[in-house]
Amino acid sequence: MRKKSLKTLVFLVFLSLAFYTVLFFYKKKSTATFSSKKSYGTDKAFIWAIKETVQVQQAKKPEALEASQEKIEIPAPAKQILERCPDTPPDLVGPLYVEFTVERTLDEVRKEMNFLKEGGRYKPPDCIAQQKVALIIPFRNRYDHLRHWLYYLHPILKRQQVDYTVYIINQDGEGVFNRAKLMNVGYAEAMKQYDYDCFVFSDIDLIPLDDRNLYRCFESPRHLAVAMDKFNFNMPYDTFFGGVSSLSRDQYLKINGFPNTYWGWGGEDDDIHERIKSRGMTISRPDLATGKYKMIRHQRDLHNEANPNNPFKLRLASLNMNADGINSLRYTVKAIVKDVLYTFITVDIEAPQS
Ligand code: UDH
Ligand code: MN
Repeated sequence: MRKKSLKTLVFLVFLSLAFYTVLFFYKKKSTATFSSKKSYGTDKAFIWAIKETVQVQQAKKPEALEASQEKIEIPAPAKQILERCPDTPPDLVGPLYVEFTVERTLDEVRKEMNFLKEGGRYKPPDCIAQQKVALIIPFRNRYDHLRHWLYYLHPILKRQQVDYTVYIINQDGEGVFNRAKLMNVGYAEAMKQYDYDCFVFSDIDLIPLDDRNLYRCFESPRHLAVAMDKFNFNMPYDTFFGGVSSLSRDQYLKINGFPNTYWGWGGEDDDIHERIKSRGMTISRPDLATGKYKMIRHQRDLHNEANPNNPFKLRLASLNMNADGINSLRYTVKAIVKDVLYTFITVDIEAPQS
């Protein structure tokens, strides 16, 4: 009898030892899943701890799933990486119909140009424009022409996929007009605003008759207005560089910009041509069919008489180039107004009174 009860006792001790051994290892494995060290005094607490572990793991599951879905979605934004715009813009239409008999208010023009950003800015949404272009317009008191120019040019520049801004450089006061100095001011002010690599200088009264005449820069300085209606759609003389031209920043700096000293009408465009020639550059041009322009007819403006001294200055063009240009430019900005159609900069250029 004693022997039997001893056997039972040994068996019970063995059983409880086995139970606690199993319990000990089970507990160790479960708590190891927690990174923070927690101690559980009772078995009840231990069971809660296991439940908590399972819940935390379950709660983590959707997170892990989300993370893996995010990884799959990564190529989606990569698809939106824009490519460089093509050499030939795809939406060009060629010859254009242009007339100046319709009266247009600035508000009507604004409503049509709903693709512009403040300052007269645009850049193509689907591709990276080949060049960043500042359009520089020398200006005073030509508001009729301004409306026509904006109405026609903005849609053309959009089709040409240019990243551009229109700068109207308005000469303040009644002094003698100076087209080339205003263009220098346009260059200097534009460069303060954006990293332009090309500058198109245009009269306010010239509208291209073909949108394949690209408003951008080329290997050499470019003359765009090669076939104006007022010259029977021809060049008035071989070295003509007036009306509309484009120079890259490098080309412009190579000639120290434009002369500041041509007051009144005439000669400054020929001076620029001389500068380009004397720096060993050639002139690039579109053909006569693509380079057609219509000029809004006008009389010569007040305070912009033909200056009889200008032809003499022209002989000294290459000599004066290093001292008269962007490096000697002096002016005072009076106001900068950013309209949706243009950036309008009024400037005092220290003009002599006529
Ligand atoms: N400009 C102004 N305001 C002025 C003078 C000139 O905005 O008071 C600007 C404007 O951008 C203009 C450019 O400077 O387009 C060149 O001036 P212009 O248009 O007077 O030059 P263009 O060679 O005129 O076209 C020559 C005089 C035409 C007289 C014809 C008489 N039948
Ligand atoms: Mn004109």
